[in-house]
Amino acid sequence: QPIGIFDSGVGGLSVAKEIRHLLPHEDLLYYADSAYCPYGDKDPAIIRQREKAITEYLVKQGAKMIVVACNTASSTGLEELRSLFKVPIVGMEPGVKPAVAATKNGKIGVLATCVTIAGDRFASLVKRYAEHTTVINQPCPGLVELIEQGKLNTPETREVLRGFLLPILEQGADTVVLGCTHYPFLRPLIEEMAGPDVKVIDTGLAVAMQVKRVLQEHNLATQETTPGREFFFTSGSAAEVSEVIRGLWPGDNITVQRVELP
Ligand code: DGN
Repeated sequence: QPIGIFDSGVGGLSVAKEIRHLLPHEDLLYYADSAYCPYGDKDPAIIRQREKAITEYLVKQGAKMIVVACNTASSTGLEELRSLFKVPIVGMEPGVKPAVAATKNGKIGVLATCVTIAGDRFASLVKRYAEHTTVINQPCPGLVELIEQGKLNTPETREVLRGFLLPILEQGADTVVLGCTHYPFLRPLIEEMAGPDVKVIDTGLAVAMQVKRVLQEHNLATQETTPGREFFFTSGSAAEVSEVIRGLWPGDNITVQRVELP
């Protein structure tokens, strides 16, 4: 049985990559909700409705667990999904806790979507782990759209990114949290702009490790020893999405199927 993974678009592939490395024999179903991307500035009620429809689809396709590979969707709908579906569900949260552990000067910056930063989950995360840390929140409208177009290092992307990163750096943060699963694809650019003294934190690997633990706990890990396969689905244009995925996912055997969900 496969693991079902979804995101508003291709961002969750940064998490799927970590899962693939850690669990090479598992089959993965990946749903990119490209027709509804970005989630980051949508009404949370609409995001929750998309999450339910996608989870239902992935479960029908046989998914034994679900990974909500999107900080925005996790912050709006994780609890509801867990109450509606029996399969284990793992979600994302911005890496505030590891950032607080890593900062030397007590100042961290968080790059995320508007919805994530405005959400209650983020507020309680900061309250829980960062009471004695200065947290500079930086919503990044527009960044996801550029990544969705595969523009990982264009002059336009550099300029938009600089606009979000500079305020954080100018305020002296020595640690930057990538609080959206799209942003790890810009990690080389972010590290280049921030310089060697700034630590960049992304939670993809931690989430992949959590997925592994949950599979073991529920006795769901595959016994196969052959390489796992990936199946990609999107609500958007299969041709456009497969072109972007080919730029982000290793291997040339990528096919994307269009699946519209009401
Ligand atoms: N990749 C998503 C996240 O982690 O928040 C959000 C993308 C979006 O749709 N704005």
